[in-house]
Amino acid sequence: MSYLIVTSRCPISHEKTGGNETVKKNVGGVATALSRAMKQEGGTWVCWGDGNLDHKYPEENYDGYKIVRVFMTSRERRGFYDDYANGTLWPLFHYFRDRMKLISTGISHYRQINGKFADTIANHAKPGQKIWVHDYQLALLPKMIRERGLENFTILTWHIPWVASEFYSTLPEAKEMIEGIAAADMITFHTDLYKKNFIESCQSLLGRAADIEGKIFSFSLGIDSAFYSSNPANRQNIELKNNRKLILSLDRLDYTKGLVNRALAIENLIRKYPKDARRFTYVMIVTPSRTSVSEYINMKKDLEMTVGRINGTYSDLSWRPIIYMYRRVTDRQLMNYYRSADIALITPLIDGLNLVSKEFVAATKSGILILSRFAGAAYSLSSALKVNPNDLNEVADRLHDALNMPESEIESRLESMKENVMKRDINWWLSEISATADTLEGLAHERRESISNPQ
Ligand code: GDG
Repeated sequence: MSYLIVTSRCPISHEKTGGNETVKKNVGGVATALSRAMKQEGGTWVCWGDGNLDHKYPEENYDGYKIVRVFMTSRERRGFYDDYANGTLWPLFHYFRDRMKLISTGISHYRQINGKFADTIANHAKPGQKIWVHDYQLALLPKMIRERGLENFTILTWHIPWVASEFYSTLPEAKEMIEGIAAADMITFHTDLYKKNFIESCQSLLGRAADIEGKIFSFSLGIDSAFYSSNPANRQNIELKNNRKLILSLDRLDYTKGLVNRALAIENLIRKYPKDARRFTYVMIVTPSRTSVSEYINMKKDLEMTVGRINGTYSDLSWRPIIYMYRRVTDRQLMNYYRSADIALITPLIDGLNLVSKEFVAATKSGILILSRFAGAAYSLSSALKVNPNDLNEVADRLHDALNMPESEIESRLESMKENVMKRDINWWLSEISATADTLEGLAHERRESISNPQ
């Protein structure tokens, strides 16, 4: 059965750059996963047309399915995307209370845009087709879909953390948001903890959880493990001098990722374990993100000052501790980094899941994963070296352990993580969600039948 998928970003956008019209592919992990399902099954994908030429393509057929675009004015974009989704909800759901913008116009734009999505869905959903909504930008949609009289089975997948109920309830619109979500027929999170937090929020704000609990699930998003494990990238491509170990990280520039802390942990390693200095090079790849937002511009300055200071203090003609790259790398380059890295240092302060950690595990042949215990992926990658990213001493200690870890331990840790990543891949995730949705839909159908035909 084909789906009607709804995401804020589209799988492709049309852009005019330097006089040429180009099609830009959205390469994030979620877009890749959903594109695969759509390519196999067909269906409709409703999303925000934010490319500068997208208005020429309100609807188009692409890769076996149909894309339908929703448009916003620049004022709506600011209110919906910058102010409310990224300015209020993103910090809230990552426990950054002080960064939450509380601008009253934000929520009205958020409601309005969710409404636009609901209208578009009402015009394109086929009877019996399942509607699958994604993430925090579209939390009001499940209820709005019902209000438009659609009876389609609706799933909402939440990709970021769900915070503790008390913290969530600091949001002025906490009740409205959770009512919006709870109207879905099925809700999925990446971990049991987020699921538990959500149920507690329903209990405290809606006064009910028992009738909601049965439709809430946790399925940790998988990756295209076969692709990452079999791609013939060549380790020879990245060789460090003097047999130095390569420590790697890859993140979007974001305050949730703990980038400054991580650079400071590297400095701590050099200070605490001087013998480990010069035995490694840390390659820190940071992908530009939300580049028009002043907060992100300042964050970049802070990070670059810290990296510059550390390199200035410890570099000499034959060694530089941190190679910092602020750019997007190609898939091919990324694969080479994954294959060549001895240690992946993935220490977000908090992260819904973190696909990079799973991609590294699938791609590496003999690498060590150091992972924040506050990343959703830490629940399934149980043999990673877990750290509290705020504890710079602990991160330095685990780096020291990793730099000195015997081969046999590296192998055994990797084996169990690989098994998990290979088994619980993207196909597993898609089929678990679709099988669960089929079962719930069947049960709901039986209930309706028994109400209309009592024995
Ligand atoms: C949300 C949640 C959750 C990144 N830089 C480059 C590049 N990437 C690719 C990675 C990976 C993806 O982008 C980023 O993965 P995240 O896990 O950070 O996902 P997001 O979509 O940003 O975030 C997050 C996720 O949803 C899934 O539910 O894990 O917690 O915040 O696939 O490989 N790829 C290439 N060059 C780059 O420079 N080629």
